Amino acid sequence: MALKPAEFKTDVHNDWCPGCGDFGIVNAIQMALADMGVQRDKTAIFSGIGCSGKTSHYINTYGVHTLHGRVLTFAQGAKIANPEMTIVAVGGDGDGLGIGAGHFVAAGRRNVNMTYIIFDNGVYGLTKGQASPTLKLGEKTKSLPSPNTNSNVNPIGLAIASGFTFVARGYSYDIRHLKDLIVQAVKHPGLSFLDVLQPCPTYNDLNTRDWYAGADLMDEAQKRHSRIYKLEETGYEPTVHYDSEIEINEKLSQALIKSLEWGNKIPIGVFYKNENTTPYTKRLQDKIPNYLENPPAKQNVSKNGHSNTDISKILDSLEV
Ligand SMILES: Cc1ncc(C[n+]2csc(CCOP(=O)(O)OP(=O)(O)O)c2C)c(N)n1
Ligand code: SF4
Repeated sequence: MALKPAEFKTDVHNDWCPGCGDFGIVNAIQMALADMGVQRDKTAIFSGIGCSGKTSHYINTYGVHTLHGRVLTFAQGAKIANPEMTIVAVGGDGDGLGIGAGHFVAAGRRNVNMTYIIFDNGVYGLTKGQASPTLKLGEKTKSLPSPNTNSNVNPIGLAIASGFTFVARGYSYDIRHLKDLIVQAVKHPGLSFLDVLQPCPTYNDLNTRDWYAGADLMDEAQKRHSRIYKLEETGYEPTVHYDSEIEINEKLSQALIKSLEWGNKIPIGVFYKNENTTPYTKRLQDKIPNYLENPPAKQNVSKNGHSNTDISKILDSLEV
């Protein structure tokens, strides 16, 4: 029987700051898991290190709190070992685009069928607000002694350039829209990436909820003009339909151009979607024909209490 969103909550004490955008993302993930009717024992949330890293403690499925910047390696390994599992990896923009940037690019080349969500707040929240890779050059948040001296990474552009086959952006204060994006991302037959704009009220006093809502863009009638707009409401078409090189290149180019929009107009929604790229599990199946029937997670590792894996040859070869 399908579980309700509340049944994906845990009793673990939540120590995020009041008003943190992380709450909306966790709610959206729980709602999406319920919507899709996933089973708890067939689902695992992997998280990196950071405020966002605590997410795996708050969602009642299998969960693994991994190492800083290494969440994609754990998550991809789990999916490859047990292709039946629904795998969602989460982490901060520092975690995924700073220390984890190499794994981000490498993951794009594999197309493992799983979802990666970045909680994008422009700062290193857990370590008290240093500039993260998505903070723009020259910006100064309240915990920085002087303006940022580094240029920023564009997460959507990097995902497109790295080969992710589903690339989208959500906003943590539009939970229903975010939930729908997560459902699409998880159902996508390949590696999906979601950049989620997540205001950190404690350390990022620039990209606040009010700023996204356009509080500084009021017109004469004192009406706010939200910076955030939805791609799907503009007729934007992200999907590759025909698997032709020409169409793929067109869709990639328009997604890259859209990824550069920032400032008074910030798009959310699906930027790019291509279901035709062979998923990694299929690539493995072509090499190991019975891989899906007998993946590593289903193989016996012991018999009568003794390991049936003989690594003595490897150990001998390492002897000096
Ligand atoms: C190898 C390693 N280097 C540095 C740290 C210190 N550290 C912990 S969390 C963090 C950054 C967190 O920022 P971000 O990934 O943006 O996540 P947020 O807290 O904003 O959700 C750092 C540098 C660590 N735990 N491990
Ligand atoms: S420091 Fe920022 S990201 Fe971390 S819990 Fe507080 S508000 Fe959220």
